[in-house]
Amino acid sequence: MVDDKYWAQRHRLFSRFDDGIQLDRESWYSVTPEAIANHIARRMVMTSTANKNEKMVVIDAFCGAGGNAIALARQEHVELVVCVDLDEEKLKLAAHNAKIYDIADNKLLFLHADACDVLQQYNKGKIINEKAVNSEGEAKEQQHLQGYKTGGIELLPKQVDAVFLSPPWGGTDYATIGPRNYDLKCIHLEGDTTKDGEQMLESAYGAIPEDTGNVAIFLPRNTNGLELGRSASRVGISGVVEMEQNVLNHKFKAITVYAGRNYSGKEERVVVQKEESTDVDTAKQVESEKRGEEEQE
Ligand code: MGP
Repeated sequence: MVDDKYWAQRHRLFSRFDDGIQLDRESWYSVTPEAIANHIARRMVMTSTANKNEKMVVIDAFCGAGGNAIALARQEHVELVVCVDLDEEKLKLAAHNAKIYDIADNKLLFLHADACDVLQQYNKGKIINEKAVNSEGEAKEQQHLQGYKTGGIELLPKQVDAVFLSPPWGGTDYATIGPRNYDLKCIHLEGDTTKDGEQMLESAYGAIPEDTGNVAIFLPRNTNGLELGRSASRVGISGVVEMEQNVLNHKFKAITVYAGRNYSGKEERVVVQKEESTDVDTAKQVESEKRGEEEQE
């Protein structure tokens, strides 16, 4: 059973919801609404200091039902999104949903793996043990989900440019968690119970290229900025750390934090992107938001 509150927002979560989007219980309350996911994806691309015309490889370390992965893959400057999740069922949902958005087969890679394990395979944007990762991948028979390559960490690409993290916040009661509102230490990861959100940020920051990489984390709206700054400092983040409030349909939904050694928050890329059927989607979004409001009343 889907909570009425989330059902009323279904077209805001996915404008193509009616084309057959599939979500499980956890995804209903944790997927990033499409307009916010598109905004984050665009910012990750436009603020990257990578060579303006180079395409990016982005890890979506908690891919879930695919909302952010789809948004990232729709960016012209993203070459590949590595979609990671510990739950194989979520990877299946994400692949199914990505097909509804016509994401090309070569733009997504689905990995059934632990987010921290994946991040620890990289140092400054490059894979640490190239042989172990790629040779095994070649030896194994290739598997696919809806046409997208899928497997374990043996399929990881040799380099990555950016990491996006949308971790579990501890359920829908996140607003009540934490002694002084929410902070990264409130995040506890399934699989490795010894790791918290701060260690995850450290791994993500270590994984990206020193000069050009960036990290974005999606966090609760009650995140304590002071504590976040302390975490960033403890894990050695030296550049700008930006906390962005994501408001949708007049409601403060969440916070996105952007960071990187050379992260300035400035839009570095000047290329204007052509997004496939943007007009239709915008119209649909407005229309679906109206419907959502009516449904909620
Ligand atoms: P919400 O507060 O549960 O919903 O989540 P809403 O509609 O703002 O409810 P209200 O009654 O509080 O007004 C807001 C958004 O946060 C969701 O749409 C998700 O994108 C995101 N979100 C919520 N949770 C519980 C999680 C989570 O555990 N992980 C992640 N990554 N995102 C979450």
